[in-house]
Amino acid sequence: MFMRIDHIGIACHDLDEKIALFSETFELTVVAREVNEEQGVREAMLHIADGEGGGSYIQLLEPISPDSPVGKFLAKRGEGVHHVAFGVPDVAKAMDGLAGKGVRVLDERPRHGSMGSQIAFLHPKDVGGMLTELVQAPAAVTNVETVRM
Ligand code: V0V
Ligand code: CO
Repeated sequence: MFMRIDHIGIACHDLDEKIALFSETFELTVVAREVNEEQGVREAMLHIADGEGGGSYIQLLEPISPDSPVGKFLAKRGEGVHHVAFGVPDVAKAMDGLAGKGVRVLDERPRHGSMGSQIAFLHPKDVGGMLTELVQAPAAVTNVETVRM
């Protein structure tokens, strides 16, 4: 079901400050910065490696408001690891399969994620206390070209 770890999401109060910390300490490069209103976050992706079906990243997350998921997490637990995201070939299929095993899928349909991905979350209480995200990366450019030819 899982092809790779897509990203580790880290909750923080100040995105610029943590981008500086992670890029300097671990020599990582920021490859995307986005505001995702639906998820209530300002976020940045720092590239680590390329894997099957997509890359792997650290995702830094700053809440847009205190009542967003990341805002509530920061108030309750402080800064640190917020979620782990796994790459899947087909997010809708993975959602159905996991729901069939009794896991609460928090989204009724796939949502827009970072860098054009499709995402969905699983309830942390059903998977060992870890907020888990499923990520389907957008089709690679090479695949699009193959289809066109
Ligand atoms: C809450 N809990 C967690 C948790 N957040 N456990 C592990 N990791 C977390 N991040 C625990 C919490 O301590 C409670 O347990 C219990 O789950 C219910 O939490 P709550 O505080 O009562 O409920 P809420 O209202 O905070 O909701 C928690 C959930 C919510 C997980 C349902 O945060 C959610 O829907 N998250 C999915 C969306 C999201 O996180 N988006 C931001 C990332 P106790 O204390 O009762 O034992 S956006 C993103 O990653 C993007 C855009 C991307 O990758 O592209
Ligand atoms: Co994420």
